[in-house]
Amino acid sequence: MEQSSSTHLLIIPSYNPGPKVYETVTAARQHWNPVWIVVDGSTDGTTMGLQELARLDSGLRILLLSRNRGKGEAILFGLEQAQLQGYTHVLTMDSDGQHPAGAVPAFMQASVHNPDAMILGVPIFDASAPPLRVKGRKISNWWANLETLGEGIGDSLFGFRVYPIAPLQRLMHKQRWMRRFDFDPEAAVRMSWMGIRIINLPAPVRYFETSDGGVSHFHYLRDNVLLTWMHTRLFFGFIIRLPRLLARRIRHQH
Ligand SMILES: Nc1nc2c(ncn2[C@@H]2O[C@H](COP(=O)(O)OP(=O)(O)OP(=O)(O)O)[C@@H](O)[C@H]2O)c(=O)[nH]1
Ligand SMILES: [Mg+2]
Repeated sequence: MEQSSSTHLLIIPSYNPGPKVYETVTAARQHWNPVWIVVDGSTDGTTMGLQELARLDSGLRILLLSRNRGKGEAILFGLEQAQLQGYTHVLTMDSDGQHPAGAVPAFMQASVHNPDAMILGVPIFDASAPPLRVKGRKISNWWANLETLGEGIGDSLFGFRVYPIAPLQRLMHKQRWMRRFDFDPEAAVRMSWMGIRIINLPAPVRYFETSDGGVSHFHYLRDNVLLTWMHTRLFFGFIIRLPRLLARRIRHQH
């Protein structure tokens, strides 16, 4: 049974996800109301299909960006609209069917009970996960934990999360980063710097074969360069904040 909320919204950024997006959205709607899709300049024909779904479903809304702007920017666009309509928290979920729609209510509940915190999904991989991707994220996680002085980011890259909208929007308006695939790790690190508490919750993740509708827009070289540059600037941000982070750590220990 779907659960409804006037404070907690589910946002799905979507860029050329292929037909898998229809299953994803249908599953999301089975568990939550409302669900918004931000279509980020898709050219794969899914825009019309999604609009058709939304026409028959008042719990589903499609926001359209006419050209591709990147995952982070699509989420920011959704956040701005959400805040205008009085929502306080968003759960972000991928459009490609990899994230578990069944876990949405539990993540939302955790956020309702801890509105000051961000709820970070920690992926549980099965045999379908490519070993290179599983190993690769350990590097990003190692950096993220250094940059936050071990504040407890369970996984830096996983996009299945609940954020309080106001601090995330403020953070994104203050700088021009976090607009593409650097969104998820940089949001976790910078929100932690802002003092947003971290709650980690496990969530199963699936990888689909191309023949089964699996689509990825992660380009190994391009996006690893993007993430390396991101951790470089976060590392310098960490050095500058080190005295403050240490003071906070000592305060918490007493
Ligand atoms: N809005 C927007 N979303 C994007 C863009 N690229 C990817 N996405 C979405 O971001 C989510 C994650 O993208 P993926 O390409 O699956 O990246 P990933 O899940 O980190 O990588 P894999 O582990 O290979 O699947 C999906 O919902 C995509 O539709 C983009 O340029 N704009
Ligand atoms: Mg994916």
